[in-house]
Amino acid sequence: MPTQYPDILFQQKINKEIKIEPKDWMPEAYRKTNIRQISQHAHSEIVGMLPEGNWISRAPTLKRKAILIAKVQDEAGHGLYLYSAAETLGITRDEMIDDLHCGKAKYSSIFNYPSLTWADMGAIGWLVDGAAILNQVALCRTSYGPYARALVRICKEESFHQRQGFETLLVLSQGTVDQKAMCQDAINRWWWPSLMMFGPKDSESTNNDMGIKWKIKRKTNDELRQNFVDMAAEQVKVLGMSLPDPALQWNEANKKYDFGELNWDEFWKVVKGNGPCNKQRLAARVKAHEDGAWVREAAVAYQRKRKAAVRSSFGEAKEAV
Ligand code: FAQ
Repeated sequence: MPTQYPDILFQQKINKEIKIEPKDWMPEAYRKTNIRQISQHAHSEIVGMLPEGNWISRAPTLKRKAILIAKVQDEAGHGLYLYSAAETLGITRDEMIDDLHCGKAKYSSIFNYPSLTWADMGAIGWLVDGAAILNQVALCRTSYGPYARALVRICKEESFHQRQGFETLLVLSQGTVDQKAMCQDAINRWWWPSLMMFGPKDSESTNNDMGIKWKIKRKTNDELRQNFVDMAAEQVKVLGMSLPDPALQWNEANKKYDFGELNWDEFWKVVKGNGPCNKQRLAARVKAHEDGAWVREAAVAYQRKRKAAVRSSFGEAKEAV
């Protein structure tokens, strides 16, 4: 492998859809932007456990509780696959966690909104997981091998999450007047923040061009947002509910839905740490990490003991020979 692998050959490999693997040469900016995106994605999965974790003890039935526990556990698993994928690029788990806890690393804006009613569990599943999966299905073809492979499994689980969310809302939408109202209220509150998950408009996105060129991102923020609107605008009809956007309208010429402008001031406020729950979410993560210190210490002590036991039994075996 030449020490100065030309950028042009790297780009050719990307163009031919050959996956980039951990030991392959890569431009420093490619490595850094993958670390940024994968670690932020991992943080989103971990912080994303909080709004739903909030409802585990208040789920209306044992079945709903079991489903919610399984879903929240899945999100933890996604975070772990993604941290492992990012580690292959030369950053440690501790460094990533420190970056999250000191506010340097971002996580998805969506998880800074409160989950106020049981219907929010349905809206998160349908809209938040729905937005996540649209993005992640495209990312299964991302150019960095470990990230792409992690996403294949994540997508299988996310599609179950989305369907359980939709089914939760479907039951409410066929319930009492109060349940219908709760369903509509949850959709109203989660709709616009879900559209913000796709990031700023392409014209404002700092990472789009490089992401697309290196096939880290397979679709732009605006393309994915449009795909999501087109999907949700049809699915909401099955619920007999509406989306809170007076500008939402089918455009026959474009074969797409037109939709209203997002509140970008709100988006940037949340991204910069000043959303409704940013401080609460970060404080919960820091506390969980500190409370879990004894588990990490015990795991290290156990590993040390096991290694010592293997060494001594190896020594005994040699003596016997
Ligand atoms: N929130 O230049 P771009 C889930 C930042 S997983 C916060 O367009 P990029 C599962 C961006 O980082 C959800 N920050 O950025 C689940 C950048 O700042 P930086 C997470 C945002 O990377 C469901 C700056 O703005 N999914 O939900 C946001 O090209 C239910 C400029 O933006 C992923 O992470 C935002 N919404 O495109 C769990 C998927 N948007 O880093 C529990 C992978 C943008 O330069 C329950 N990531 N920013 O300082 C991606 O696809 C991309 O990173 C985008 C953003 C599309 C999110």
